[in-house]
Amino acid sequence: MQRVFSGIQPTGVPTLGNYLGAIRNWVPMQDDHECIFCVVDLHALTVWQEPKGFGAQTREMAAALLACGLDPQKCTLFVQSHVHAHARLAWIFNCVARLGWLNRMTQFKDKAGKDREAVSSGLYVYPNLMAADIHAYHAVKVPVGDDQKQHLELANDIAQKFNHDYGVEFFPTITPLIQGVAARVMSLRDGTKKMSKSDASDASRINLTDTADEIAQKIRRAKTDPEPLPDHVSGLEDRPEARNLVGILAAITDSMPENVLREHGGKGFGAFKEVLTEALVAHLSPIREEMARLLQDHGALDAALRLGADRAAAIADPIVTEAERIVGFLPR
Ligand code: AQP
Repeated sequence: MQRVFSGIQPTGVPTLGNYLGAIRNWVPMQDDHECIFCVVDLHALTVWQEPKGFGAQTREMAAALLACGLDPQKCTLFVQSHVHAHARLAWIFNCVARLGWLNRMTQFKDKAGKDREAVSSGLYVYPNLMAADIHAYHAVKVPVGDDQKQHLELANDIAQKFNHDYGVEFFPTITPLIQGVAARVMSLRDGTKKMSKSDASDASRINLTDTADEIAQKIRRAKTDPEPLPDHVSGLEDRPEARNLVGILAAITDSMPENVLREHGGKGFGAFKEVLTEALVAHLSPIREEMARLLQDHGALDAALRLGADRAAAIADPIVTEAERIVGFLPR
């Protein structure tokens, strides 16, 4: 079975974007791949995290992943900081990746904004750690949302340069899996900006913990334009908010935008939003309820994560030890 790796930052409650763009695609892969899924708290630390709530947030993310259908019997689920191989390999990759490569990363530019001098150096080298996350397991497939495509290209560049510089064929090429009509879910307040769990505006996103009332309110207030829905996808061009809502309904009902428009074309947004709300509530309520149930037993959750970390370390430690041997570190 091919080995798959993916991760998610515990920077807040997962959003509908994280769910449709990534998590939901992880679930079926457990049946025909060797899956390794990670709550990437080292990545989250690249922006300020309140120490008091950070651990709980990490546990909450793990509960969300289980509630969405990850099964610790079928996959390895763990917390990144519990497996030291990630940080060890990341340092080697910091020394392989070139500054020019990192300078081209659009996510850094977006997140740093105008205040580049004041952000952490961790945020800058974030893609090197992401490359290490994947290559520490010799994973070959990485299911992610569209926003991570550039980071995965960099992960391949790093592996190639490592192999070339040290004259080895050690790190394999990885294939990004960017799937579905919802590979990029946009903000409900601005159809040109991606939906993000750390967006300052809670109204910009659907959280997996939102109640039916909260979902209804956010969809009702979602930005739209005054035109009715078009009959065909070509009519969604230059209408980012309409395209986003149509895409969300298509994804959540396992359909395609053209089918959604065949059924709802010509309707105003009022009626369409009601249909969308109903579909979202039906799909997300069981996840919210299961997450709440799992969070009642911290002991069981933490034990499952410890077991996952042991399994992950058993795979990554020998690979990273070999990388350290290749670069010539004096063995312990
Ligand atoms: N809006 C989105 N649409 C589709 N996929 C998305 N992903 C994130 N946002 C969307 C995918 O979710 C996975 C986990 O992402 P992450 O938590 O590691 O980092 P991120 O991409 O930076 O996600 P957020 O929600 O925007 O987090 P913050 O606010 O902390 O930066 C990835 O596969 C990502 O592609």
